[in-house]
Amino acid sequence: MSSHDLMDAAMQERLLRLENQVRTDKMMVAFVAEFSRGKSELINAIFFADYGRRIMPASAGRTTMCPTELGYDAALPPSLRLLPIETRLQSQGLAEWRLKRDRWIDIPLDIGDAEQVAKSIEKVAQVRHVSVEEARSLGFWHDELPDQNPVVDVQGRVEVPMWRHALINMPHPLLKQGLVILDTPGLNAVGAEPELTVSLIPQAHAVVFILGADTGVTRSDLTIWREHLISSDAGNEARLIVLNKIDTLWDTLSSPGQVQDQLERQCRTSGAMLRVHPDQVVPVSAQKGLVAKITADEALLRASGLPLLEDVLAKNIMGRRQAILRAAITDGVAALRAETGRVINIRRRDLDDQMLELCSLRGKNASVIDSMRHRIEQEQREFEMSSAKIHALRGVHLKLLRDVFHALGATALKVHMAELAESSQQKGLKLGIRKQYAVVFERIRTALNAAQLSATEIQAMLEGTFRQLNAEFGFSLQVPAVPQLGNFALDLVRIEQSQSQYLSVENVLKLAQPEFASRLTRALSMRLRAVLESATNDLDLWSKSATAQLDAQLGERKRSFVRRIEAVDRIQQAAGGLIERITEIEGSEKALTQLDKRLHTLTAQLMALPQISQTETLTLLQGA
Ligand SMILES: Nc1nc2c(ncn2[C@@H]2O[C@H](COP(=O)(O)OP(=O)(O)O)[C@@H](O)[C@H]2O)c(=O)[nH]1
Ligand SMILES: [Mg+2]
Repeated sequence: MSSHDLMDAAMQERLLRLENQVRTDKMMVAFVAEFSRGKSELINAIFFADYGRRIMPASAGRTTMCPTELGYDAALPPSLRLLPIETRLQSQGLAEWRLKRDRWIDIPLDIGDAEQVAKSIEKVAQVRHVSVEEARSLGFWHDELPDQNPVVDVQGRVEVPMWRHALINMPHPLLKQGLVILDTPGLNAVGAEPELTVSLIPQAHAVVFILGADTGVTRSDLTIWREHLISSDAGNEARLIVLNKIDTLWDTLSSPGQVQDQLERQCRTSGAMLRVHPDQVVPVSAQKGLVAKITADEALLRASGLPLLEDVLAKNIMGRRQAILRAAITDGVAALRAETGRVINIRRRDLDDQMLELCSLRGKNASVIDSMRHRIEQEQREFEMSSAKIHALRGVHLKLLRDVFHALGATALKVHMAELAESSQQKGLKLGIRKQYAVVFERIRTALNAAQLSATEIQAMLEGTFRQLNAEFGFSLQVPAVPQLGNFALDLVRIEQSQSQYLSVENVLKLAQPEFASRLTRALSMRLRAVLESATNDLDLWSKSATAQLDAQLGERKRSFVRRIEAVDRIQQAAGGLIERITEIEGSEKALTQLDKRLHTLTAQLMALPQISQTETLTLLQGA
């Protein structure tokens, strides 16, 4: 497209975004549960059985002390990166720390060496012993919630995690495809990172919630589910309940039929308690699954239920994500084809006009040709004058748009959140804080609505201008459809929902501590910022593609004047010039038809990208 002068700035940006989306789009699956339900063991069984041993530390007691993300970024060597817990004393949220690579401890992983990998990853379980005072400022001690606080030892110290967050970069085939796994410590731990609740888990594309078959649905499982995972919309589809440790029911005194009955009953009651469809409850034994894979014991593997779980993960979760990406590509490429097709048509019409013009000169004398030249020059001057007017109009439209961007920008958000931020920093109970949150959401909703209205007005204005230009110059300008900001409003609803679910009575008590309240507010602000930024990006791209069209057609027209004058010049200078020029135009018409065909072939290829089949995803999952 570039070599045929068909690539404008907006198109280029759209393609870059699409490419970026395909390359970097991540699909996050969060493993959430009370501690010791077997999250880490399940990750071992699904992803790391090839190593022939446990890679994520999984044992009785609290092992995973910090949220751990497993993913792959080809730009970085395999490594474990750890963010020290002391960063909690500063106000930046996790998202900001991610950008500061030098603040993380970097441990290289030798992926060929299972021993080294497992030893390194054990660090996610490291702890420190600190004074109650220090634990309080790190967010692990809340005077208002005495029964949740950690145990104080004889020296008056308490145990806290050494790390705030861990990032594991490993070239596993599924991670290479963009899957990111989030392993979490028990969420109800007093010290749970607000960011986890406000940002990471609600943004996960799927959540695997794990129960123990030995315990059933306990009170604390229910609390976690209610505070973090219930979603009123269709999102519940992306929740998978795993009933783990089914091997604890394999009891030599019961017959296989009895065990099976008991299992089915447990799946049904768990599903009913959490209000999910029984199909979404999958019974497994992570531990036996891991052992079976390592020892290549087919019968045990089948009994562990692991293959079934992997099947559900591949089909429901990875499959859906793929469908979304595919749709994005099809839409983007279809838009590209339509817009480029429009430019090709303009060129074709322009060639037709020139052809008519030249044919009318056949056998005419010099003075007719001369007056044609004058006419073209006159047209050209008029056109130049109008294009100055067009630039002025564009100035108005850009100014309106800048106002919209400002209303959705960082400064405006800060203003919306000012009172909330201020009261977060105060000491003491904040029972009125829910109202303040509600106010913030209401203001942002209003801002988004106003942005939508302004965009619609700008569109109406552009349509008027384009209509006029189309009539005056025979352009074929068409204002692209105004972006619908409704999806962002939906995101807002989701964020508000997860926020208010989280602010159950106990968590509201934690807000008494200014550090905790500030961290929560800051995490919220980062998320809102991201939503508003995406809305701004969409509006920006929309406006760019409208102005790029205008630029393209103005440019084509300018070039066409030059070509027409050149042609007349040549005809005036040489007798054979006319025929030569007509032949040239015929050649250009053919080339244009070729170009159009090629555009169709290439875009068709992009739109019909081969599906990665579910069996293939499954093979990747099973590490074959
Ligand atoms: N019997 C049995 N024990 C399991 C199973 N999965 C995990 N465990 C054990 O449960 C304990 C906690 O597992 P872990 O993965 O660390 O739990 P997490 O805190 O949820 O990550 C460990 O001792 C595991 O070996 C299972 O399927 N069956
Ligand atoms: Mg764990």
